[in-house]
Order: sequence, then structure tokens, then C-alpha cells
Amino acid sequence: MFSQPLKDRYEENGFLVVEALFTDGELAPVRQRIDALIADPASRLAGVGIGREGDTKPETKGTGDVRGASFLVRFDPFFQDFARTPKLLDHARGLLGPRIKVFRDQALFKPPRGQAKPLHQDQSYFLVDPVDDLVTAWIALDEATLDNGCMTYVPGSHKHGIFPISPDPERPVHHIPDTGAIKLGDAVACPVPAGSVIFHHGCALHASADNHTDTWRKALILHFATSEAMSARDELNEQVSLEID
Ligand SMILES: O=C(O)CCC(=O)C(=O)O
Repeated sequence: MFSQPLKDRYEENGFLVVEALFTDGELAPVRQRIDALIADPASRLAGVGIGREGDTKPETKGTGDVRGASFLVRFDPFFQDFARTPKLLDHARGLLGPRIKVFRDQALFKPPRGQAKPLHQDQSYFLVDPVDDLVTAWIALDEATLDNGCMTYVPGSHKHGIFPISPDPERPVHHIPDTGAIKLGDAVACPVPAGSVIFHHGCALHASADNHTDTWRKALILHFATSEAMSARDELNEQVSLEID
């Protein structure tokens, strides 16, 4: 059940860890679908995108393990049903208000020995207005640990709006925030059991480290927004994953 103390924690830190929101039984069919997609990416439904582990580095573009997917919710009724799970929506509505949509969805799989995701703000990519109206639900399909690249957050970083970005010459796809003279605390690691959901504000600075293990660390990621919110990038408004309210 969502409650005001959870909202207070989210507003203070910019993220909220809800351990084991989903049971193993509830996650099993999701894992099965994801594992089938990883084993045979060609089996994906039309419109679903696949990212490879090397794609963020020019020298390895087009090679490597499946690192992620996009638009599973947008194009696959199975994931639409999952996105409508009442206890997930209860938390998203608790944080955003009564009328919400899945603005966009993706999945990040971090294969064995897979690479880090550098520090960033989701809003730097999505430019959703109003700026507080984007909440990401990061759903752990596997246990996420310090060794396999769990999420890390900079508490309070969401209170500073969208930072300007500098290009990363190594990996141009990444937006590297320039926090200037703003004093921010250290990032906090959030290891969680499978089935946990971390909700984070669209301006929360977050990252995940390299996977130092021989197993996968998979997550399904739903970016919720209020029904009325719109991106300054027109093309994104035309690709909304799921209208809910
Ligand atoms: O799953 C990860 O490693 C990174 C996810 C992320 O950056 C996000 O959910 O915005």
C-alpha cells in the first residue's frame, strides 16, 4: 500500500526503494518472456527495439550481447497487462497524482561482465513538462547487487532541475550532466532483491556500475508521467507507451 511517509521519502531523496513489490510467482512469466527475447531477439514483436552491449561504444557498435530493449509495453499486450498491475499503478499515482500514463518504456539487461551506465538524469533525454511529472519505475527482474551493477542515486539531486549536458566523446549516446558549482552528496548504492521496484524522479542523478559477475542483472523500466504532461521533443509525444487514465 502506498502511504504519505513513502511520498515524503521520495520528495526528500528523489528516489524510493520498495523492496519485493512483486513476488517471484508474479515475476516468473515476465522473466520467461525476457529470457526468450534475449535468447532469440528476432522473435520480438514489430516495433520492439533491441540494443546490443557494444552499441554505446563506437568501436563495438553492432556487436555483443543483448543489452536492452525498447517499447515492450508499447507494442506487446503482455507487457501492457503487466504495466497495469494495480499495486504498481497505486505507487505511480501516489507519487504523480490520479491521472497517469506510461510515457515510455525500456528494459536494461546488463549481461555478464556488462558495462556501466554513467551518471545521468532521465529528464535530460525526455524533457517532460512539468519537470516534476516524470517518475521512473525501475523493476528488478533479478537480484541487483553491488557486484552486478545495482542502481546508485545522488540523494537530493532532483531538486536542481535539468542540468546542462556535456558530450561524452567516447559514447555520444550518453548525456553527461554538468552540475557546475552545485554541492551534491555522494551517490548511494541501492542493492535490492528481485521483484523490488525503485521509483525515481526524472531529475534524480543515477547510474549503475559494471557487472562484475557471470550472471545477468535485468530490469524492466517504466517511465510514468501525468496524463497531461508533454515532452518538449514532439516525436516522443507521438511514441507514448501506454495511456492509462
Ligand atoms: O538499469 C540500469 O542499469 C540503468 C537504468 C537507468 O538508467 C534508468 O532506469 O533510468
